[in-house]
Amino acid sequence: MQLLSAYLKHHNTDTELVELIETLMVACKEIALQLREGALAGIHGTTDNTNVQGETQKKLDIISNDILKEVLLDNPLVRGVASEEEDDPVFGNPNGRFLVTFDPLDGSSNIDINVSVGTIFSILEVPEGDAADSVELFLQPGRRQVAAGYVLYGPSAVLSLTTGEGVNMFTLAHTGDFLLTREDVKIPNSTKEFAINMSNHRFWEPAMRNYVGDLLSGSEGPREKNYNMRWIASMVAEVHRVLTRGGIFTYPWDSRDPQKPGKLRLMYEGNPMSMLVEQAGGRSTTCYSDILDVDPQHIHQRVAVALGSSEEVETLMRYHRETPSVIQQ
Ligand code: FBP
Repeated sequence: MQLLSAYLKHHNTDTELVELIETLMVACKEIALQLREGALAGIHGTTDNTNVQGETQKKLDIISNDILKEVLLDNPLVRGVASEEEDDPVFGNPNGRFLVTFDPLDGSSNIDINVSVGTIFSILEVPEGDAADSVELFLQPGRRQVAAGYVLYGPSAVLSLTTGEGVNMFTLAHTGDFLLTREDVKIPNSTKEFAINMSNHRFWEPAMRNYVGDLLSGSEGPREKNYNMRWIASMVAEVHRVLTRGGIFTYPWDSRDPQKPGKLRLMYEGNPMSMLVEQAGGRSTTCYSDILDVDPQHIHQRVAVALGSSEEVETLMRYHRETPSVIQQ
């Protein structure tokens, strides 16, 4: 089995990008260790703080954020980082080539119950000609990502990575190395599995209610097949399932907060997961257009997300085209 860095070098990945990915993995290994200790390390529970989204911060959110920030900013290749847990970007070497955005611990409401969580990351290059440290450096559409991925901390720790040439998975071995365990991952085009938080049903758009209603009516309904549902409430785990065996995962717009386009964040959830899914032959959309084409206006911008098996995502988009929208554009 091939080591992560050997695999990337063998496939002629830019050597500085390989170095940056290795740095990211140093931080993720440390997070994996902290998670493994769990209650023994006294790291469960919440802090008295809320993040910029108004959510209570778990102790491990903060610990993971600090680990990633410290390790990344120590690498001179890094111009700056932006995180779910930081109000504003934090800058490092003024001559650094890369920008990294991350959700340090996605699905953190699952930590205390020992269910899978993960780190999601996106890598961009500093745009040419831009001199000053500013948030604008980061506000690039997802199509410009040079790499994206996540580390899922589950029964095993797994890195899913794309550098724009397909998706590969690497498992953390007891030696501390990430070893190639799945090469050129492909998402099946069709599926019988969906993932959505059904408790929000009454807040969805009519198109989403119709779509899910038709899934639930199974072989007797217009989709003419029986669907199964999964909901882990950890986007990393849901996307890992979709990459592994197909499916559709969606966190759509809902009317609880009509001004917000969705719950998930564009720059460190929607974009990196969309790059992975597209690179694995799937589709990723806001329900109306490709997430990777969204022009970001804010670093903590939210986005509606539907991703996975291409035929299923395209069917969902058709429901949205054919049903009048209630969202004020
Ligand atoms: P966090 O980044 O705050 O963990 O929120 C993201 C997330 O946990 C996703 O991983 C998951 O899909 C979703 O929120 C679940 O939210 P809810 O349980 O509120 O529907």
